[in-house]
Amino acid sequence: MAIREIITVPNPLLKTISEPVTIIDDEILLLIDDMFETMYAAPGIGLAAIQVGVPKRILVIDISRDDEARNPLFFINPEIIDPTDTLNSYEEGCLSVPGVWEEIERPDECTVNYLDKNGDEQSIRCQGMLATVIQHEMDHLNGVVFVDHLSKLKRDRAIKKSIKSRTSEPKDDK
Ligand code: GNR
Ligand code: NI
Repeated sequence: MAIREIITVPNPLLKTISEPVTIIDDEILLLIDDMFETMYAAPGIGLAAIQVGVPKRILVIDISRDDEARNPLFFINPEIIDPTDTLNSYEEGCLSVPGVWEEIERPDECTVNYLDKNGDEQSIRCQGMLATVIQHEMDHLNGVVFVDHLSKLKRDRAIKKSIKSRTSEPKDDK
């Protein structure tokens, strides 16, 4: 297992539309392991493969709290269906836009169809925080980052703020 480098805005790779996984082989399983290790180390509660530079439709998520047991979830070729009309607003952050937090509205509930590591089709209904994070991660697979939901003015400011927060921060050696 290895921690991989997380790419950040304005890296154009973040605009890539990721490709479906066709065969779940050892390379894919290693990538998923590395994505979990990278997400936990960051720390973050979700990660899309494109954030480590791999344009494949894979997500990992763990929304358990620090005082709870880990609950690693991963999704291969996820698809969101049946979003509710009711929206929910969460303050979102992104490992690819460090230093920026903004309220984003998204459907309150949705269903995710996906493949498990055996390639079998699975489906879960999500709500609350999980629904928000899954939709945030799905956006990454389609080349969208959360600040793309803001007005152009707010988005440009957010990206500038993120770049500035990184260059003015003392670098640690993690
Ligand atoms: O770690 C993360 N926290 C978070 C908080 C609110 C809404 C979405 C997220 S996802 C983010 C990790 C990340 O960038 N995933 O793509
Ligand atoms: Ni993100």
